[in-house]
Formats: sequence, C-alpha cells, structure tokens
Amino acid sequence: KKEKSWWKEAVVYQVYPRSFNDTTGNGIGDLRGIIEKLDYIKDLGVDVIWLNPVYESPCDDMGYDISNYRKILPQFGTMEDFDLLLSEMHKRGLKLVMDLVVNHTSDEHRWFVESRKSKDNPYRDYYIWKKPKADGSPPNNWVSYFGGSAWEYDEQTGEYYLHLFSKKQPDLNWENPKVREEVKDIMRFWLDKGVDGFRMDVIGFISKDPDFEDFPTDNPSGKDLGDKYANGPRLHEFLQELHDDVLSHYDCMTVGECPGVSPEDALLIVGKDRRELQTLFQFEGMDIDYGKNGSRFSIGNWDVHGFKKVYTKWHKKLYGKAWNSIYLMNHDQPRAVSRFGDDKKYRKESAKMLATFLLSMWGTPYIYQGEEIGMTNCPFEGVEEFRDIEMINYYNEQISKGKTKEEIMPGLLYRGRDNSRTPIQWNDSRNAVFSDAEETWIKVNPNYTEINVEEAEKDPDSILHYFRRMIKTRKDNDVLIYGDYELVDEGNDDVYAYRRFLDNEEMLVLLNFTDKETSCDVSPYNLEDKELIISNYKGGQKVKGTEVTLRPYEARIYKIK
Ligand code: TEU
Repeated sequence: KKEKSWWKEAVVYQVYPRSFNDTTGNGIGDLRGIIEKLDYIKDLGVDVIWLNPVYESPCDDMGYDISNYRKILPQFGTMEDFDLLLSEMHKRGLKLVMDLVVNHTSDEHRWFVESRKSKDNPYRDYYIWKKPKADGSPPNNWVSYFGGSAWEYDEQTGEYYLHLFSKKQPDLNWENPKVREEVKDIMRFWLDKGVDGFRMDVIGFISKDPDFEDFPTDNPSGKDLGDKYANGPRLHEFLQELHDDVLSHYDCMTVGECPGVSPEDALLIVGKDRRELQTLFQFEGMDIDYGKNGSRFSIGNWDVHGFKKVYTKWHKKLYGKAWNSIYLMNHDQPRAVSRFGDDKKYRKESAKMLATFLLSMWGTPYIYQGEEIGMTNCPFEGVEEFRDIEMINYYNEQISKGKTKEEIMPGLLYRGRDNSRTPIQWNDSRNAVFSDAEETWIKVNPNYTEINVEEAEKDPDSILHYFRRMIKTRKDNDVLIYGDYELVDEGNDDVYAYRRFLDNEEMLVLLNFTDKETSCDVSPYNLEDKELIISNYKGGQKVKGTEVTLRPYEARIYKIK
C-alpha cells in the first residue's frame, strides 16, 4: 500500500523574492510584495511555497551568503513582515519551505569575524582553516564554483580558509560538534515559528574528505566532485543527527540540493528507512545539454533520449524505495522553455508540453516563478547587465584568458543564472509593474509587453490556464502522484511516451519534444476509444488504432483505465 504524505502530493511554487513584487519602490521585491500576491499563487492550485533566502546578508551571492540566520534582510522587510507572510499563507492553506544554507555562511557572519581573528579564537574551528603548502600556495587544487581557487589566504593568521563558492562564503566545519548544534538551533528557531520545511542548500557538500587531497589534474574544471566533498564520509551521520535531533520532531518536509549525486548515492540520503531527508534535487536532468568539455557554460546537443534516459533511470532506482522531486528550472538555471522547448514559434505549445511532463511524472513537482506564463531567457547585452557573481566572474576570467565578448556571450545567454532572475512580468506597464522604481535591481525582460500575467489571465488558451488545469489533473488522479512509470515506444526519437499505473488506474502520457509533426506507436494500446483527459491542442487529435500523430510539441494524456 502506498504511504501517503502531504509533501508527496504537494505541488511546490518557488518564489525568488528579489524579483517577485516590490512594494517599497526600491527596485527590489519584498515580503509584503509576496503577501499581496498570495491569492495569485493559491489560485494556481499549488500547496507549498519554497522561498529563496530572505535572511540578513551582504548579498554577494544573492542571499546565499548569510550573516544572520535569525534576521530578515532589511531590503525584503522585517521579522513582523515575515510572521505576517507565514500566517497569511497558513490562512490560505499554503505551506512555507525555507532555504536552509548551512554548508557555508557569509564572511560577515559573527562566527567568521571571530574565527579569522586568531588561531586560538573559540570560533576558529567553526570554519576550515589550513596551512599553506611549503611554497605558500593553497593547501590543494580545489576550485571554487565561482572561479579561482577554493582557498583564500588570510594575512591575519597566515592560513587559508575553504570556500567552495565565493570567497565571501566560507565553508562551515561540520566536523565541529558546536557547528552542528548551531545549525540545529537555527532549524528549531524557524520550525518553532511554524515554517513547514527546508530546502537544504548544497547539503551534499557538508562532509569534506578529511585528507584534503588534490583533485586529479586531468580534471581541470574541478566539476567532477567525486568523493572529495559531494557525498563525503560523514554525510549520512550528519544528516541522521539533524533528523533525529530536530526534523523527526516536526511535521515538516525536506528537500536536499545534491549536485553530483547518483541514484545509488541518493538512496542512501532519501531511502525510506534512512532517517535522513525526504527528497532531493538530482542534477543529471540539468546536465543533459552540457557540451563535450563539460564546462558550465558550454552548449551541447541534446535530444529526447537524454530526457528518457535520466528520468527513467531515476524512477527505476528510487520508486518504492524513496521519493523523488521533479524540476525543469530554478533560480540557478535558465528558463525551461528557452532551453528544452522553443521560445519563439512554439512558445505556448512547448511550455505547455513541458508543464505536462513536470506535472505527470513521479516525484514532487517544482514550478519556478514565471514558468507558469512561459517566461523566456533574457537578451542581456553585456556584462554590465549581469548581476550574478557566477556570470560576472566567468566573463571576466574568460576575458583575461584572451577570449572575446562574442565568444563568451552565447554560453552565458544560454545557461546564465540571471536568465531566471529577471522580475516576474505582471502586466505590460512600466517595469512589468514589478516595481515603481526608476531602475529595478536587474533588467526587466523586454518581452514583458507580450508575456505577462495579465495577458495570460485574459487568454483562455494561455500557458497559465494550462498550468492550472494540469495541476488539477494531477491532484484529481492519484495515479499521477503515486503510480509506477514505464516507457512506451522507447526507441522513438521525437516522442517521450510513458504510462503511469497504480492498482486499477492507468494513464498514458505522450509528449512530442520536436517542432515537427511526428508519430508514435503506443501498442498494445488502442487509443481510439480512450478518454483524452488533457492536451495542449484543441481538437483535431489524430489516432489510428495504436498509431498516434502528434503536432509540434503536442502533449496528451489519455486515461487507459
Ligand atoms: O547552488 C549550488 C549549485 O551547485 C548550483 O546550482 C550552482 O548554483 C551552479 O551550479 C553554479 O555553478 C546553490 C544555490 O541554489 C545557489 O544559488 C548558490 O549560489 C549556491 O548554492 C551557493 O550557496
């Protein structure tokens, strides 16, 4: 029998507060702005909001560098605003998942300010300090996600500290039991306020291999995290400690962000009997379009087989043993329709096709703000328009290596994180009505005059209305939530077809991932007398026995029984 849980049935909506709704006119979204739009979010039919970090922060990495875990970033509002947001959400039956960023803090956090003062400071061991090599160079060759060495030399004490992300994000030392107690206290603080769970930032990185050996040098990008810090030796022990001491005492949900984790590793983190986390975000679904050299801003060819391979593998390995999460984008990824669909000729069709996928797979689905209106990547004109530290650092690094703007921009425009961070487009007036400010913190995508919520509300055929229908379809059919999954017409090069089945229910999902008309063979199913429960095209569905013709990006779900 299926074990039911609210977080398995939930559809999650991710709010990036900085770009959601500005009520103070400073060009930056805020908590009051989210409160104003709660009815809009509720109307989508979602159950949970995942809120990106809203804590006090110098915002070197847009809030993922926290200087005080118990204070709200003044740009976003106050703790009173937060309490109001939470109660207004609960009033509407919406749950709140907070971002928990505890692999690292800001260098402006009180702990780090103390830690760097002297080698015998009581906070010294809160972070990872190492002596230079004999020649004064960093302790090993690890590279930071945002470019350069992962080690920063500190004059004051003559040692290096580790930062897997920016140098303003020193990594916490989880080997120190005091650090773990601090983290547990932070978690209790928010759970006692009534928040409903955590999205745990790079939680797979908290346990570092204690030998701190070099990465193999034939892997200069450093992205194959291997066992140096993704899945470190004490990861499970640490997660079980958080579970037993804190999480198990609350009815809350957890989703771990786990770059570099295979399905086998994942089972050890989210397996039912593991007492660790409930679900996680895998990254293989985000890797399918990487270029051959594997660097983050490379552009590779991908096709529907890439999708089939990754999602089928994760389903097979986890189903019945754990619970999955499904997402096509977030604040670290470009816009899904620009990446996996067609943001020009077939924007509507392909965005709806992707929505059909997202909401008919096994695993808790995550929708990122603006995805529900088919927002696209942004035509940034140059580095001066970037706000993301990763994009800016990468650009400057490449320039210093002699590359030209023309060579560098395509990769950034394709995969850069700022693509998803431009303000959500509410209507076609100035700044997409996101803000009254002269200048918003980041450029508004110029296509707001056509792509915006107001327009989508008016258009019965909009992506927005389709999302609502698709969310409802999922909610109304247990088979789409709890059912098993199996590929149909596996060898098809254009169509991703699969069945979901549970007890006496069964559904067939057909997704054309291309911009041409194509067909698929769904034998043994004869669809002529089957009920079509949702489709992104109105009428004209062609079926001949077991042979189905699909128009560009056409998506359909049939009820088999
Ligand atoms: O992201 C971690 C992560 O591995 C990536 O998604 C990362 O942003 C990207 O691959 C960079 O190459 C999390 C947060 O979601 C991200 O916004 C933060 O910048 C990062 O952790 C550090 O806290």
